[in-house]
Amino acid sequence: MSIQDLADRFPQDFIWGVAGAAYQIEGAAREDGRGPSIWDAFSHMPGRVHGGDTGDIACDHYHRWEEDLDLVASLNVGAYRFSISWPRIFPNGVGALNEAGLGFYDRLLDGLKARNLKAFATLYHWDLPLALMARGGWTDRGTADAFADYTGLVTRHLGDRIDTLATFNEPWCISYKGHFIGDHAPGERSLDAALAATHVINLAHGKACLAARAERSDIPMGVVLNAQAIYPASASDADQAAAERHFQFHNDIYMGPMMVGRYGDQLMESCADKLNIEDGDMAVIHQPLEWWGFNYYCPVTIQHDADPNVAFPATKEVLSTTSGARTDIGWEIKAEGLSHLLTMAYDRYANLPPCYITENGACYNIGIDEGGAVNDQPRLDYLRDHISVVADTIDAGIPVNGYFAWSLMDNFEWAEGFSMRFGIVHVNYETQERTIKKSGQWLAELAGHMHR
Ligand code: IFM
Repeated sequence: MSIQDLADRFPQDFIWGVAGAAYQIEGAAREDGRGPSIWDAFSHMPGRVHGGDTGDIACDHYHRWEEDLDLVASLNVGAYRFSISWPRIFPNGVGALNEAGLGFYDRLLDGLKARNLKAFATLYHWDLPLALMARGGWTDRGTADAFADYTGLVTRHLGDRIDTLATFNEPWCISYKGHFIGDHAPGERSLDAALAATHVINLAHGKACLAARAERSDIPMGVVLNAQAIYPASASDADQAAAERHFQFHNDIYMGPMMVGRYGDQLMESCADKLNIEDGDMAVIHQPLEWWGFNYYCPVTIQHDADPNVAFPATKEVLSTTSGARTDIGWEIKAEGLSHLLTMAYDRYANLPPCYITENGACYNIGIDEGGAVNDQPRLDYLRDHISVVADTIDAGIPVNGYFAWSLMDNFEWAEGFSMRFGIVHVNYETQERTIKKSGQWLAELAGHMHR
């Protein structure tokens, strides 16, 4: 199918964009009054991040933002998704405002408007102010109040130029990877902590929606979820039931409270005492949303875990038997997983608002060739196949209003440091030179076929 034919499958007002996040690209970790975040602490601990990499400098976007926004505009997209760094604005999480930190996002937003780019802002993409860890971080209900205060301040000062506002990026990673698996900050390894954090994050989402709307009721509010596209390992009843439990534990634990105001029955039977729910919480969490974001990379294949000692949801992730293809980070390639999850979500949750694909992309560590180009054909193929599934999903009647490639440029890939590259723009971390990859040129051509 030609690029024009693919572009023609999307409505004229479909939004094409590229995405990034503060800690992964900004650098300038100790500049202009920014306070430390849990990721500064974590990345500086020996053995936590591949190669000892940190976000101290990253892509130096804090100093190169104008050049980077020119790059975004040159890709013909209509929107830029970015996150605001809480510790730049409140170095201690609460208390004194850091005007200089706010100033950076003020300039960034002016820069986006000057280039006719929509601003898709996310309030939290994992950089919790370190000071809040002293009282328990996301396991402490006070953090939800602090987040609401930060949200109110951001909305008051920057809201006039924000086109959509997301509370959280990928709560699953914050709770499970940060508090149970432990390979993300703060590096905790406790299921109790993960469940406590889950409920506080849900509560913080609701409180932040209320705080933002109290300042401005005109900003479309949403949340960005990396809901898992779950396939049972077999057609057996045990694996089918396991897939459902897995959905409750990994997806519905956020979508249920946020979209319909309740946790699932099986989850409550097993984990209610760990969630620490207080009277009135569910009503606070369940705020109307104008949109939600779906980040999709790969599916998961789930099997019943027959070990009698294993806790709910008693499931294990196994290798898929149907696909051999994986990206350089080891993630299975299965474009239909994107529509699989969306179909399931819209079947399951009545009144689910329209969505954006807020992240989709592939890790391929392909460098610059002798001619100075980056021929990342596998990433191009991945993007084309997934974008084509987005078109199928829209054809099937699911409201998908936009697509953001992850990522604008190679960046600090959390525990993998700089070793894993997701950018459609290559970054030379020694010189900070940016080079648009073949996939980036392709996306620019696709987006260029649409009206901006
Ligand atoms: O880099 C991350 C991003 O911060 C959140 N979603 C997944 C991406 C790739 O791992």
